[in-house]
Amino acid sequence: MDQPRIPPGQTLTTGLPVLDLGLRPDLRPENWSLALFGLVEQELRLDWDHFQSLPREARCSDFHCVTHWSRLDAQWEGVAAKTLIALARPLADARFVTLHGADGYTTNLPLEALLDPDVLLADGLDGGPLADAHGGPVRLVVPRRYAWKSAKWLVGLEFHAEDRPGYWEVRGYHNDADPWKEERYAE
Ligand SMILES: Nc1nc2c(c(=O)[nH]1)N[C@H]1C(S)=C(S)[C@@H](COP(=O)(O)O)O[C@H]1N2
Ligand SMILES: [Mo]
Repeated sequence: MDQPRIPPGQTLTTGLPVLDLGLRPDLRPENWSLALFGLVEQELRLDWDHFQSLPREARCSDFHCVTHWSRLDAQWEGVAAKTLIALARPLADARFVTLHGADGYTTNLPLEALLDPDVLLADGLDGGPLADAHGGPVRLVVPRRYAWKSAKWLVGLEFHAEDRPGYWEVRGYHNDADPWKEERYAE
């Protein structure tokens, strides 16, 4: 039998709802930059022009929010996280990453999860530029995890040896967030 498209406990939505802490940062391409720092050989700060010069990818993927909506077939465009990470060259003991949003939001993932080719730093959605409401100019997209791992208004990737729970993870959300295992909340 085919794998179902909608994980357990989820309901299909069309379009993409907007969900965040409500602290919209004023980010435009001109004042956006992305820092890669912590346990890396080469700390980096990329501006918009540098980001635009990197090899681009398009990925169609499904987006599952822990609040029970799923949006199928979102068309994301941008740069693979692994392309950016290769520029910074993580040190051998860098096993975890904190993703920083310009609204002060954080979330955490193992470095290995970010090397999945489906993980993008997206600046495009459904054929247009990524709207501010959805985290533009650049957000993370991690299709294999609940959407709270997909940090909007992405401005920093911080590499560490130990795992550091992010905004929702310290408030009781599951550390791993696999929608197929319904990893919504910590035990
Ligand atoms: N910076 C930042 N990223 C964030 C959030 C946030 O509050 N701030 N909320 C997360 C949550 S809970 C969800 S469901 C998705 C929603 O993305 P959307 O508004 O583009 O649908 O963004 C995630 N990324
Ligand atoms: Mo969410």
